[in-house]
Amino acid sequence: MKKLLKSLVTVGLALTLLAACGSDETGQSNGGEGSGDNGDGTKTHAMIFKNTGNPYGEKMMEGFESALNIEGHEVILRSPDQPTAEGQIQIIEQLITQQVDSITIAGNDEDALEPVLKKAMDAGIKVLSMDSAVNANSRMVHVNQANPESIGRTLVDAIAEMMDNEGEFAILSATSQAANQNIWIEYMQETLEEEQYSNIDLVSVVYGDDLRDKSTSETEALLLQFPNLKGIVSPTTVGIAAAGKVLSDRGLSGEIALTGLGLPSEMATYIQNGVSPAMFLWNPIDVGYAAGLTAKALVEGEITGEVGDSFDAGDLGNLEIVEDGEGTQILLGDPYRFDADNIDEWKEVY
Ligand code: RAM
Repeated sequence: MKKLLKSLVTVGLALTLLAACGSDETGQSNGGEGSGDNGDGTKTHAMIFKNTGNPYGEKMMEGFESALNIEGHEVILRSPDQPTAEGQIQIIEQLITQQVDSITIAGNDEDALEPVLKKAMDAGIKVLSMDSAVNANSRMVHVNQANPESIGRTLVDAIAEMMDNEGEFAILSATSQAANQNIWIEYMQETLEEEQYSNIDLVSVVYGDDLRDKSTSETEALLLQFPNLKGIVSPTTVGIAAAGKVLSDRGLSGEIALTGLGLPSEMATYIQNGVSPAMFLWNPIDVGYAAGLTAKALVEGEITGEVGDSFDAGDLGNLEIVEDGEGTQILLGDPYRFDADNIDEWKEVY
């Protein structure tokens, strides 16, 4: 009996350790045990990004951590190796077992996470999405980096100008299930319907899955398939950097224009060499920071996620919850433009 008990305890310990360590993206988990309230009232906030190895995700984690770097709060940072719903579901199951107080997620699928996120909410965990929304049933609020319609329009306006308003262009996206890229692409397509863009042809939408190698091979395939291509729009930081490298390596600056959403630190070279005359983004550190404070406000009962709720977000001002289709959201600023005039100053920041 004693022997059996001993091995059960050992297995239990091993499982706890496994759940606590997991595949932490950055090794920055400072909330290892992750019990809801470690007996001393400490609150544990988990953030899950789409996948490991994406510097944009790491910037958001940086902001999330700094928002919660206060007494009585701990942070767990997790990401699956691949940008799939399955990988995120496994992590969420572990976090439910760990009884964390909040889960903030950049969803890999709008609907597929609903059962597990509902299970988390039923267990009393506050759930919010950021960056890439999960559906309204799966969250209490979404922290949205910028107005999706304005992102779609901005990208179409930019590529149209770069292509002198005529010719073929393609979109290099992240995964085909990514809610954020999909809604931006929808708004791009809607904008392209306008008369002024009738000479611009969107010939293909391809998916690099936010993986560097796949984004590179998808770019190369586009060049082969569309010899008259004049532009590429990549609404993902991983995609645009991969496309920037392909176009630079092939000396295509001035022939095929590249724009989209990129990190200044990764895109400075391709802006300076003319491959990408301009691109856009918001501050991912601020998005993570806003999400961290939202998680805290939900856990402390300061907000419930209803329209009209608001709270003080320090340097980001007062954040207010507004409508978003069937759900609610916090809407941060508009995308910011980076070009040869300002890239030097921003490439050090994010
Ligand atoms: C990638 C990710 C992220 C997106 C940015 C613009 O890093 O897909 O979700 O917001 O690009």
